[in-house]
Amino acid sequence: MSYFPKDFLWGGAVAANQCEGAYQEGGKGLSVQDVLPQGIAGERKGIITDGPTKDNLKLEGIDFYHRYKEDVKLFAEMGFKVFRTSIAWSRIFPCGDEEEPNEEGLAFYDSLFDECLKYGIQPLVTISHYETPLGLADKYDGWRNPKLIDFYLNYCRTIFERYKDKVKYWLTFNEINSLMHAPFTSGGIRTPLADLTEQDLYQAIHHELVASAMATKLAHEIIPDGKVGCMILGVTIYPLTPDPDDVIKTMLHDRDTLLFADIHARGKYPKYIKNYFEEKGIHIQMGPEDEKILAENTVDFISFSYYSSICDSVHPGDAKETGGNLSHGYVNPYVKATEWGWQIDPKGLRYTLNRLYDRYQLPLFIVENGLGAVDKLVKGADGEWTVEDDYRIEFLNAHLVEAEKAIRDGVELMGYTSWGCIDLVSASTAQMKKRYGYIYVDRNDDGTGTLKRYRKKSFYWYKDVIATNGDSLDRTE
Ligand code: BGP
Repeated sequence: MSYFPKDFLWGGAVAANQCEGAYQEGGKGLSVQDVLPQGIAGERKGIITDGPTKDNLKLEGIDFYHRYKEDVKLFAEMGFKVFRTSIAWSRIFPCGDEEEPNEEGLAFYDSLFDECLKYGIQPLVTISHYETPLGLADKYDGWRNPKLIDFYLNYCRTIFERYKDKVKYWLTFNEINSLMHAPFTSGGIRTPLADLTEQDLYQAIHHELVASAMATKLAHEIIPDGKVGCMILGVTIYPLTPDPDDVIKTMLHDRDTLLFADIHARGKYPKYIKNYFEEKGIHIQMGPEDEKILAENTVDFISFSYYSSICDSVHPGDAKETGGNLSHGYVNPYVKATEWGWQIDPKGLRYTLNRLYDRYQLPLFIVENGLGAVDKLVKGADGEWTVEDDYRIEFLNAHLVEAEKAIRDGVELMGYTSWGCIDLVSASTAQMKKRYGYIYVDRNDDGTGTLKRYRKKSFYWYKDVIATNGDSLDRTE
């Protein structure tokens, strides 16, 4: 018997820049992604191109811009209740600082959302998912500049007013904590990470936090029945040993993540960070109303991504280093890892859900989770091309079983959107071959492929999970 609530929001997630392509169509301006051919890993090595280059797979993505009707139909076939995507900011405001929006961009999302609603699929929209307009990066150094707050709010007002009857679930910034590690990808900050001080980073973050709170206010005014969440990169950390020093190090490391949920949920900077600022001589420039804005506009729910966990220690010895997209720690000898070295830890999801719920008592939403793996297209028994992705089914099943246990523990969980429900270009390495989808897309790292879609074995598995509201999950350990 399943413990998932009746109205549980089952679905999948993508981001505009990783699937839409059509980077120059419909009046779209460039975004930071159009100059990041090697993704976050490339940003770390300083690979940011002067303009779009042919090797950048995101320029064409999986051509979702032209094929969304076919794709949404496939999501509907799986029974999705919700579809998480982002709006490409530079489709609506091509340079980012215009006063008037680009009608063609707005019309595209009108028809995408209509297509979802036609099948009873609720859109869940990330307002900013690693795709700051390049104009804002070039002209203002991205979120380092407080002017970004006004540009973002103009964008928010435009999309809230336009889609108020179509979109009820909103996320303000994807993985807001990522700005500390990948400032160009996450916040359009042109100054390289090495040249940014902690003061600069926390100041940029402050601008985003205020913008997030103001967007929450605006959404509540324009869409009274809407719900706004923050979105946190859910780094789960264990002490490598029971040494109290490892436990304390882990607790402190944990705050790098929790800080962002703390401010969104409690409406103020916690004392631990104020003490840290004092110790480091960091002074955040605040507007006269900033504290009030944060206090009065906390989020309705907390959403997060969960892929893996890491360990931390003061004496790692010969423990190997590991991490996910933006996390860094040590290998846990009790868990396995993916082909990309991300540790597979379903029980860590139960732990994370409980930890967040105990701390905030707010509804939670898992908006990213999944296995990035190399898939092989084969002829199935029925003669149709497919992928026998039992490894993905095993991964997702195990995580959902643990999510269900968290619900039994008392956690209020609104929904689950697995990442990359259709294969797309990866964020960290900009590869196609790191696939997450229930739907295979014929596109290769060298840019070849027909872009044709194929249902994987996991497609049918997920369809069953949704149809039975989780009853069909395999709960044998
Ligand atoms: C998160 C991002 C996503 C996504 C995912 C998987 O950090 O929010 O955009 O891509 O990670 O990472 P990757 O694509 O690098 O495998």
